[in-house]
Amino acid sequence: MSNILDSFRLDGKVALVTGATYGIGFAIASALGEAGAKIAFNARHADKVAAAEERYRELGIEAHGYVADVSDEVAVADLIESIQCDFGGAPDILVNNAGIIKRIPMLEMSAADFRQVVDVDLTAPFIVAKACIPHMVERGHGKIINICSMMSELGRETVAGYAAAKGGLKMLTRNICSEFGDANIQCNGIGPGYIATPQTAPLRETQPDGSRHPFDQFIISKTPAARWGAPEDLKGPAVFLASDASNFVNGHILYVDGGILAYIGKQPA
Ligand code: NAP
Ligand code: GCO
Repeated sequence: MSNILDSFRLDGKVALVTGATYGIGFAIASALGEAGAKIAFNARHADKVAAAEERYRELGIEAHGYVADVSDEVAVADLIESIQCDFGGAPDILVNNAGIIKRIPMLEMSAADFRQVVDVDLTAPFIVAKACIPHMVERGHGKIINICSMMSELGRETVAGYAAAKGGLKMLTRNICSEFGDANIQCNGIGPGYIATPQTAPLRETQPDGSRHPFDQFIISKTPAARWGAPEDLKGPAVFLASDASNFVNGHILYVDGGILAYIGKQPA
């Protein structure tokens, strides 16, 4: 008799997690590996890819890293071909995690800066998904998880490009769901709250007087859990959306935010 926990296992599956040399991508790739998947990952810097491979190995996770810029369509085509050669097949699971942010007031942001953020955070997930979907259709199943954001729902000063991209990524998620649901491909999003990674380190820097960064205090007041998230908080949701346990979940953005989106915020003391 099968056990419900078996439906969360990923044995025999190949997972590609983009931008998984550290941060959220590394945590998600580790979780999928712990659930049994073979891990392919990429990033732009060879030294960080090599270092990450060693860290995965130390965790007992079979992971092979590739140097590839997700915004480069030719590099992505080569990446998928390399995965097919190295793993014996294209990814069953794709996590579009790689992303950047530029925090610049809109009137000071160049169109080039705006385009670069949209290129990596929105166009690249389209490129990578487009490279993976034909193989998933042929195989009769596939899982795509797009890493969205609080900024898929909310705006704030200085993140115009990022919010536009992450809002678009929410709708790309729903469109892939719509176009490929009948091919047994489930495409969902994870919307992390504020997570302590290198990307948010500037928002958490201790001030010269030893006080916490004002934004750090702001996020604590806006989060019912009264803490920043850790990359590890995303591991369970990622395994769920990558597994058979979520085969009838499609087009959904799962916010892993400690309750930020539900909460008006704590009254200042
Ligand atoms: P991070 O610490 O900056 O890590 C980003 C990862 O992506 C690194 O591995 C980086 O490696 C890689 N990367 C960046 N640009 C790339 C490109 N063009 N091609 C391939 N790899 C690339 O970011 P994070 O905080 O872990 O965030 C990961 C994802 O979650 C992003 O999509 C981010 O927008 C999203 N997110 C983050 C938070 C948060 O609070 N941290 C919250 C919500 C959503 P290289 O630079 O070496 O390429
Ligand atoms: C910012 C932060 C956020 C987080 C995340 C929140 O400057 O507001 O970087 O954008 O990265 O996307 O969900």
